[in-house]
Amino acid sequence: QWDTHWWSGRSGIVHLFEWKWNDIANECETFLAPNGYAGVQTSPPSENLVIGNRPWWERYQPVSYHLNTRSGDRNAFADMVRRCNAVGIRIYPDVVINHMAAGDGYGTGGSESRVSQLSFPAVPYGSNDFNPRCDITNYNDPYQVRNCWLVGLSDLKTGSDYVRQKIADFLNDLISLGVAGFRIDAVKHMWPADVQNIVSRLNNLNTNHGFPANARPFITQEVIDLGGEAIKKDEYLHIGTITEFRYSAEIGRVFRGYDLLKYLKNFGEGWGFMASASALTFVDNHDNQRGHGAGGANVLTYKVSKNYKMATAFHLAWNYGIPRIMSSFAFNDGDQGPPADGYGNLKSPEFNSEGACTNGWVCEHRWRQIYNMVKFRNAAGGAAVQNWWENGSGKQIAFSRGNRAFIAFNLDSYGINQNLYTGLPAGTYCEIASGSKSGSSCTGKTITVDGSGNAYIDLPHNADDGFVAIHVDAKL
Ligand code: ARE
Ligand code: CA
Repeated sequence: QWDTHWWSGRSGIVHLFEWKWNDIANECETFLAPNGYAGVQTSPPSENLVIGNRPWWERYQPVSYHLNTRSGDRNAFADMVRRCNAVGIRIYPDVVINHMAAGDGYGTGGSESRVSQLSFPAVPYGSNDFNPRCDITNYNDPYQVRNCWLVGLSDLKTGSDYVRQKIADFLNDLISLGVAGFRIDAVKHMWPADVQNIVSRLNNLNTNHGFPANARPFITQEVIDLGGEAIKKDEYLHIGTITEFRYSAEIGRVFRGYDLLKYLKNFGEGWGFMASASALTFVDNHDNQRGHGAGGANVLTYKVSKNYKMATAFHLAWNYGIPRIMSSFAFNDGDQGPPADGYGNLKSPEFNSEGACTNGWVCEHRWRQIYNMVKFRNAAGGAAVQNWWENGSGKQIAFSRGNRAFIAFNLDSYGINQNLYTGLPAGTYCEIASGSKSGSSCTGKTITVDGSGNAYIDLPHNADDGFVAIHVDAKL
């Protein structure tokens, strides 16, 4: 429940938010695997309520556990998992199990949602399967948070044997199709014992998809705990990993320049975050990039691209947590749904000559500064952070990962122009923010490490990218 089941030499889970299953399968084969990524978090695969102008959040309103959504049907989902596993990309669907939909209507597969009668015939769930309707108004009342209806969503009686088994059947169906684990939605809104019980009913991963015998599904639980509420992340640590929301809030604050870079020296447990092996880390997620959920105004998104790339570079360079990378669609208002045609069908991403997404998709995971940092993380492997350097004002920092990788950041009002000790073997390296290694040359700048491990670092305060990075796999 803590093992991501990543292939060795891979890292990073990309949240391909609202992508179609067939497009994810293509992305695994043509981009994610060749660039060293390890996994994908998908949007919820269960049938959801169709809502008016198709906001993204309709997918958090299940109507049944049929695998039938705008992302594709059961066959498309199965095909995606098979193709992604074949190239070493693990699939972790987002699963919504705390509740069903909030309104009456029909689902993306045609099933009925009759909340007014507490009836979801396609599961089936009936009136015995829901907690009595009440609103969550006080997050300091654990009983209310767990048993009332989150923003009006029909709250399942997760204490009941029947409900637990229906949920477990749904998750076991996904396991049979080859998923490596789950992002479980709204875990704070379920009693730890209920989540634990459901997870205990899960089968081991499917060995026909390359998982070893007795492998448990990777579990990451969405528990928002910024401190100051009654419900603590600690209550769920024995079940699996947990989304570390403080990571998102704090890294945004630092890379917006509201705190000194030098304080990142002990980023992680030193800041009061949970133990690294339990922490699912992210700069932003699909909620807090648009003002939902938690993290506040400091959260960085693709819209503040220079600072976002710097924060992501630090995220991937630093050896704390299990990194998840957000891959967004462009939006102006927080309810807006993903790129779709006039009939509501999701659009496939299209790519320009440089590989960047067009037609409404942002695809941060295809930004050079980001995918090259995944390669940096893979090159660094388990090497420790060493050779920490900071300037007098604390707004410029640099560090190495053993003798395998080196990175410098500048948020100061003047440049870095000096020799720094990199810890790397002598040679010429491709600087991976500005370009990529291609054969024996580099499409961007180069940095030369001398015989004593020093390199001249030139990083102006107004450079396009606020960091420079080199690693042994990009040595020329
Ligand atoms: C939508 C409408 C609502 C409407 C509801 C029912 O926006 O106005 O009442 O439908 O008709 C997502 C959207 C919601 C959306 C919902 C269902 O964000 O806006 O509601 O889908 O369509 C809390 C929870 C946390 C949750 C966040 C958003 O604790 O679990 O709120 N995050 C997950 C997902 C969301 C999803 C849901 C849960 C529901 O990631 O995408 O909602 O499945 C403090 C607390 C936090 C709290 C936060 C915000 O920080 O500590 O616990 O987060 O405030 O309230
Ligand atoms: Ca609940």
